[in-house]
Amino acid sequence: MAKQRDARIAIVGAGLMGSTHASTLTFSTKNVVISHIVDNDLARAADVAEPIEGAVATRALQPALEDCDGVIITAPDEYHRELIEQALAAGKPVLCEKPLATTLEDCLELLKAESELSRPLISLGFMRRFDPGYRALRRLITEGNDGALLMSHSVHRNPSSAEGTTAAAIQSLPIHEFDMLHWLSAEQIVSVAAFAGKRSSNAARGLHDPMLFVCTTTSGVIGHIQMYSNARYGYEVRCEVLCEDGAADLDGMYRSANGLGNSAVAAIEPGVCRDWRDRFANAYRLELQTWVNSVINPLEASIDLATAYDGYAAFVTAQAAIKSIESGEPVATNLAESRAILSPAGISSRIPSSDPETSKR
Ligand code: ISE
Repeated sequence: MAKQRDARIAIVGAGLMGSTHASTLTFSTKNVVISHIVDNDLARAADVAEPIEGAVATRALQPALEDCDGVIITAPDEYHRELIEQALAAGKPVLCEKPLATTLEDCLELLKAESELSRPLISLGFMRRFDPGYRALRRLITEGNDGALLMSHSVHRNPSSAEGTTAAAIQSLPIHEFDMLHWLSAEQIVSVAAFAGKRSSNAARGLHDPMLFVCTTTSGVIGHIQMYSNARYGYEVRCEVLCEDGAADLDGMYRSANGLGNSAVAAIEPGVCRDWRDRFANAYRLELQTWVNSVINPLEASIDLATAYDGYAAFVTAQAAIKSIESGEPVATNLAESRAILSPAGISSRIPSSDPETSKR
C-alpha cells in the first residue's frame, strides 16, 4: 500500500505552547512534519524551528498558510480571531488553543465564518477530552451502568498565576472545567453561581483567589468547581462524578451498587505536576494525533475534538461566571445568539471515529 503523505503543519506562535506542540509533533506523533514556525519575533521562531528538520522560521503568515495542510494557533489570545479567519480564508483546518477569541462578538463572527464553509475547519484545544482518566469517567457515564450523572466535583489548582485579574483567571483556568462539564454531561450549562470568599494572601491585587463555581446543566446536573491559581505546591486537577448508583474519580476511585462496569478503572495520570504540560502530556499527544489524522483524512475527524461551538459555549459560561462574581448573583448563560447562525450541520457534521487510545497508530 502506498505510504500516506505526511501532513505539513504550520505552528503560529512560538511561545510555551508553540514549542510544546512542536516537540510533541516531532517526537511523539506520526504522519506529520512541521513546515513553518511563525512568530513576529523571528529569533524566537528560529529557536523552536532549529532542531526540527525542514521547519522554516518566519514572520510571514500568508506564505506559510499557502504551503501547509493545517495550522496550529498558539499565539496570544487577542490574535486568535484574526489568525483563525486567515486560516479559514486559506481553506486550512485550524487547531487553536483556548479561548476561541476574547469577546463574545468575535466568537460569534467565527461561528458565522465557519458555518459558511462547506465543512467545519475549526478545532479548539480542549485537550482534556483526550485524557485517559476523563475518558474513563465519560465512558462510565455514557455506558449508564450506574444510572444518570447527577453531580460532578472538580478542583483546578495552579502553583502560581500568570493571570493578574479575576476575569483573566476565569477565562483561563475554570474554562476547562466548564468544557468538561459540558462534555461529560453532554448537556449545555444553563447557569453559573460564582463565589469569591476568603482571599488568599498569595494572590495578586485584583485577583480573587480561590474561587468557587456552581454550574447547572439543562437537566439539572450540578458541577461544583474549585479554582485556586496560587497553590504554590504544584499543578493539580481532580474530578469526581456522582451517578445515581455510583461514584468515580480521576484517581481511580470507583464505588458502585451494581458491580464493576466495563470502564470502572480510570487510567491514572500523575497527581501533582509542575504544570499542565506535564499533567496533560498524554492528552496533548492524543489530541494532536487525532487532529493530524483529521487533516490527512477529513472524513476521520473525531467528534472528541472540541469544535468552535464548544469554544463559544465555554466562553459564554466564563462570561456568566465573571458577571456572577461581580453581581453576587447566579447568572444564566445566553447561548441563544448562536442559534441563528448555526445550522444543525454546522455543529454536528463531524463523523465519529474510534477511540484514539485504541485506534491503530
Ligand atoms: C493554562 O493557561 C492552561 O491553558 C492550562 O490548560 C490550564 O490547565 C492552566 O491552569 C492554565 O493556567
